[in-house]
Amino acid sequence: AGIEFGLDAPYAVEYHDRIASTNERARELASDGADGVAVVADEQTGSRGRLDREWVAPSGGVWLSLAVRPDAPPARAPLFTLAAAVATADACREAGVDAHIKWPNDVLVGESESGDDGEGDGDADPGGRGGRKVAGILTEMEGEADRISWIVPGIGVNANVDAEALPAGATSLCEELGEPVDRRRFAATLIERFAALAGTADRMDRILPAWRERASTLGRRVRVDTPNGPVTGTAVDVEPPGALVIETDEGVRRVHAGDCEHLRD
Ligand code: BT5
Repeated sequence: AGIEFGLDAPYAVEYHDRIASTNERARELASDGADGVAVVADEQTGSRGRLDREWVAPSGGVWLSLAVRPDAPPARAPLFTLAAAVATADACREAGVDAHIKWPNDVLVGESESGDDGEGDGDADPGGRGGRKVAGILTEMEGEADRISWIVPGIGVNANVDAEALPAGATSLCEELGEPVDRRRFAATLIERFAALAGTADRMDRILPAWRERASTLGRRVRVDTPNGPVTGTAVDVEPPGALVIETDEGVRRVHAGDCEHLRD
């Protein structure tokens, strides 16, 4: 249970050395009625990113899915993803890695905060590699008309994973730090932060401000590939429940889903 895992949060923890996908397992638990369970694995053999992309999940990661049955309307679902991103960024920072969030749900290192990199002097990115992805989030849910029945934020963190095992553009916490992190403590921090933000409806007002503070997307030139085509402009804000507001040459656009690329000016 959560307490044994060193958690000061009302989450039970189910740990697996190896599993196909923690999201699959958490979905099973959540649809059977579980509320407040974290499924954590060392290695995944069949994990997925968004849009059914492959997610590389060798031994040494923090592969973690939360089974939650919140009392919230389906329109609020994106907030749970943003809360998971905030919690992940905070756990990375507590481990000593300066992480930022790229809309909607990537956690990157090696990027400055909003706007800092907008002058084109390149200082924030001496290696020229841009942000390196240390974590990603895939949220799955089932909703009724007026209420979420269950929601599963699935969080993949390259904790103690050899960077060579990862795709190009990815990094791990141990690669950044030069030594392994305490994965149990990392997971406990992450779950606690998530529970603090998303645990009750009134606290959910704090998610967007917390997300804005940790984002590297705001103030930047971006290109978002949406299901309706690309949108290019300056990202100026994130609005409830998680839309990115982009100022384009043709006016302000709000995008709700897609892959975001930070552009160099
Ligand atoms: C994501 O998708 O970033 C969401 C990843 C969610 C994984 C977690 S692990 C626990 C839970 N169980 C699961 O089965 N899934 C969740 P997306 O934004 O679509 O990014 C996917 C892309 O990231 C891939 O196409 C690769 O290019 C890249 N990628 C794959 N594995 C990676 C890794 N370990 N680290 C960084 N990038 C990776």
